[in-house]
Amino acid sequence: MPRSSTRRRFLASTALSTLAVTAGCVSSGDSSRSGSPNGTATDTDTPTPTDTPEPTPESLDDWLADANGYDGGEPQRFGPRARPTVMVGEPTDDGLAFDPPVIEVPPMTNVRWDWTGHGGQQNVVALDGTFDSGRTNAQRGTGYHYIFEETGEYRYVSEPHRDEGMKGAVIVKEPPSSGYPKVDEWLVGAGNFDGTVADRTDADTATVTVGAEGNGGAFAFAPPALKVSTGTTVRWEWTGNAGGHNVVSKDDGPLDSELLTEADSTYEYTFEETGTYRYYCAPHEALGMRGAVVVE
Ligand SMILES: [Cu+2]
Repeated sequence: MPRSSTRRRFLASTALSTLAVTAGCVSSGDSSRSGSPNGTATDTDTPTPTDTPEPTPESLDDWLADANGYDGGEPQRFGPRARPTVMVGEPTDDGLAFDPPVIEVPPMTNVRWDWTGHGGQQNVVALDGTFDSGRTNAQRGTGYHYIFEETGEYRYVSEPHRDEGMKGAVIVKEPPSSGYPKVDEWLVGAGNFDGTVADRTDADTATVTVGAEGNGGAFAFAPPALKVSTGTTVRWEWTGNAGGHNVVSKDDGPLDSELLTEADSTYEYTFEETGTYRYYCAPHEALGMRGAVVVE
């Protein structure tokens, strides 16, 4: 099963970069903290766990378990030309959250943090010292940015609120590559796309599930990308989960289903012409509910 093996590779590389992060923390993290004038009040009432190197690296999921605003879902993914912005002080968590708490970006992405003015004094400091916005600031409109050149997993906190769960992470990773650039560019924002284009070129009929798990709920097409031969009928089948979904072509393509909610609803289209057909679900496109059909 190609999907699960890719997932394992991802987990393996995550574990490696975690080691690197922990190693960096010991050498540079402590020295920069001791030079900083703003010792936080929380230092005195609880021993800070980061003062001693941990024997085994904690997984990113475990580390984020108590991060405000983090629900355990997939990171929000950004494509090569995106300009991601993270809010510093998400208002609904008393301002003590980053929003989104976890993002995934390709190398050379310029990530920006914007202060909302909620939650009091804030800064943005990587645990391994990679980036550091400097002195805390409570002012709405304050900004900080950092260009991530190296792949890896960067954990950061707002120092005054680190023990209250104000944590975030930037995962820097090469975007999935299927060999179809138009598909890759379109699906980079789809959380369930890992670079696999399901091969259905031998089939007369191919099926895509609408409302499959992904993108933080039942907001995915599965498989998100497939390859068929001309004359193949693709049938979209609704799970009935997560409300109404539809299948709508990007650009002036032929796909244009109704908005359907019932389980076992279907929509069909027979592809007679070669090309790359990109589509989305209109209510959930922003969440990453996107798909593609390559007709060869
Ligand atoms: Cu939808």
